[in-house]
Amino acid sequence: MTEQRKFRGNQRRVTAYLGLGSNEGDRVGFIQQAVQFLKDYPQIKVIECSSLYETEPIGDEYTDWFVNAVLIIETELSGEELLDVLRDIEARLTGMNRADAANAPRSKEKRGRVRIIDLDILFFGNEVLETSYLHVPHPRVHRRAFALVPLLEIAPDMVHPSLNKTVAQLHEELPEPEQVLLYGTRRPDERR
Ligand code: PH2
Ligand code: MG
Ligand code: MG
Repeated sequence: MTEQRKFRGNQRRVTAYLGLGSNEGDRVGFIQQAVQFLKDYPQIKVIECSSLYETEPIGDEYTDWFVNAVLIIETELSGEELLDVLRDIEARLTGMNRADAANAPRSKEKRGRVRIIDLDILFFGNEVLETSYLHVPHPRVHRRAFALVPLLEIAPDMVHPSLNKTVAQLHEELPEPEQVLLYGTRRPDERR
């Protein structure tokens, strides 16, 4: 889609950073589908994708490893509108893939919570947004290696607007980072 068709040109345009995650079924495929949905979305321009990473689950309710990535986008949407778009893409992708994921072979051991796709706003320009349902920057972004390592790859100098530290500094200061492994040669924006 051309620049003209993405943007009206007279609106404020914000650079936002999105976290993508999946820990169920075809994790890489679900992240790639989400990137394609975002690329196809009229008011969103995907600027850059990090590599894919396989990451140790954080939180007691999760037992299965995630695949995570981070995207840089430009948008004329507000933070609230962007959140609505992400929720909509999550619902569509989850609906499309629920049957496949349910039929996937799984071990007998008790499994924790699974997510087909999770799309989070990590940063929205340098704005600090607090409403009952929107918290930007993401309240845990500075504590999670699964977000900071992909950010380190594509935006090491991005400054966290309320902590006033760069992504590189925040990554350096992580006390006990969970495991984050580069996921081979596959890309979030690879076409199949
Ligand atoms: N997301 C969570 C909870 N825990 N752990 C990893 N490694 N990656 C995630 O994306 C993740 C998580 C809730 O959104
Ligand atoms: Mg989420
Ligand atoms: Mg999340």
